[in-house]
Amino acid sequence: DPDLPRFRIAEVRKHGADSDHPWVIYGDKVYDITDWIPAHPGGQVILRAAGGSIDPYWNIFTIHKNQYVYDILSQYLIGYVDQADLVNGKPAQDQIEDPFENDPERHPSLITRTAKPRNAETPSEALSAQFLTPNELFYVRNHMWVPTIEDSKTDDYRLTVELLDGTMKEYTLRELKTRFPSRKVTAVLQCSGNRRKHMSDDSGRQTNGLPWTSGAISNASWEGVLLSDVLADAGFDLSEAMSGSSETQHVQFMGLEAYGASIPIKKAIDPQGDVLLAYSMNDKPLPRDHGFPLRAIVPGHVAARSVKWLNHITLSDEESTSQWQRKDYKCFGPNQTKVDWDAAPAIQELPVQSAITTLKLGKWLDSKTEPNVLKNDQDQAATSQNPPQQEISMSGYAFSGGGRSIIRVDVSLDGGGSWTQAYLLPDCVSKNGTPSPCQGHGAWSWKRWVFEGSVPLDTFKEKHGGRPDDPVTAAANSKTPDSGQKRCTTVLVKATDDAYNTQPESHAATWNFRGNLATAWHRVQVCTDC
Ligand code: MTE
Ligand code: MO
Repeated sequence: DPDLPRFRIAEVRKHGADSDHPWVIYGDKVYDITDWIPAHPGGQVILRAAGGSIDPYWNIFTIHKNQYVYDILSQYLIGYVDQADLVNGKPAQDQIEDPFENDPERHPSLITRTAKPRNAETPSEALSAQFLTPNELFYVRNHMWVPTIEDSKTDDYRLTVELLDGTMKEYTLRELKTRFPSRKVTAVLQCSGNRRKHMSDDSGRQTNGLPWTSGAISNASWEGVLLSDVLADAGFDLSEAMSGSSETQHVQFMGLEAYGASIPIKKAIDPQGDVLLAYSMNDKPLPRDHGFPLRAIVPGHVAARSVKWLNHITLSDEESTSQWQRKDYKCFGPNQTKVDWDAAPAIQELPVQSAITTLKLGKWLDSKTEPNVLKNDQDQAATSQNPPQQEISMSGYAFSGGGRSIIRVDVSLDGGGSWTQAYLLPDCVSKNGTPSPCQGHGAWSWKRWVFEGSVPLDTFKEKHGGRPDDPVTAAANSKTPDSGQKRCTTVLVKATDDAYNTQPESHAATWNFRGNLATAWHRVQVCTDC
């Protein structure tokens, strides 16, 4: 309607989140979204765009790029942006707010996969260097921007708990901290996309999603209050739920930027489940990237359920309706690319995972002067033909979901033909009067492992395929000139948990188009020019 008024962008800005009539710009059109807010499925988050252009937000929430949504918006059209503020029919780039402009500073050692939103993995050396990953090196997986909560407002930060019958109870962060006993739980968070790049490289098939190597996993000590304590206080009948007769089947978590996910009630009320509403990470306040001031921690489950910037909990008879619950984090067969999302369950407990995170080649050992012993496997030494041997040392992590502990890590130096065991570091044992850093009822932390051994010369075969761009492979081969003379072997690792679950041999066998749960044996090619 060309008769509608034209507004300068300065005028639109007056209709921000705090105004009685919030406006947004989409393209060159101006909308008054006052009446849409109560009906908007993502709730108040739409106000983030108020007073400015909604385009950058819809580039993040791509679900809006849909005729259905445009039709809704068109009802609220009130005018157009004044020509004086348009460049090529759109508001000038410098007039459009950057949704990420308030994101925090990040440690330069993190390996950035995308900057906006921030997705970055822990560098491989840092993965096994410490049992507890330092906060600033903990991997970051953000779907949107990082919400800003001023320090002075932290104590009054509100969490709403909504029961199945609609009853609501609000808690300030101060109340959570003072009214409930605090608990510490040491737990890994692992993204369902960890090692996705290995899946696509090894199988030769592309996947959707960020190309993580081995660093979308980290371990920390979390402190907070038990979710079950808060639910009980809000009026939820824990004993009815324990008896299995509650209509409440899921706990839905919602973050301030409208990320949402849910967990089954069974996990939430399990007295050994250790689900936390956490406000501290490694004895410091949660960093902004990791959910400041409050996040869910769901130990043993895929990290997608550990919702950050948590501000709303809804008890429900159904799962969260978010795309991160109903789509995205599910697996299908290697042949299935057009899928019925509802046919597969959402990923919750994680399967067994392991990776090599450091690898160093040492001296060549002359078989006449050095004892020909693989330190970790006497048997293999006995059958060896005594050729010269290349010393090798490796370290890494192993983890299983559901609180199942890792009982063994197997290493192969010859592409999987023979195996020997790595040494599991006793990180969860009390030492010289220092209590164990591991707290909680399950094996929620990773096991770090180390291996030292040597590879007989005749194990190195003609050069064959590998992943030269994998950081571990690259570091291992940095001293080897890229000449035709190279001979290589593949070293690999797999782990087994206490239910005797272990990892699949190939990524091809578990390939899925979203690239979730890439847990196949981690292979690293090692070459010699000898
Ligand atoms: N919570 C909110 N509010 N927003 C998010 O984007 N990402 C989820 C989960 N919780 C996410 C979230 C995913 S997919 C992962 S892997 C973990 O947070 C990452 O947690 P981290 O960034 O602290 O490592
Ligand atoms: Mo994730």
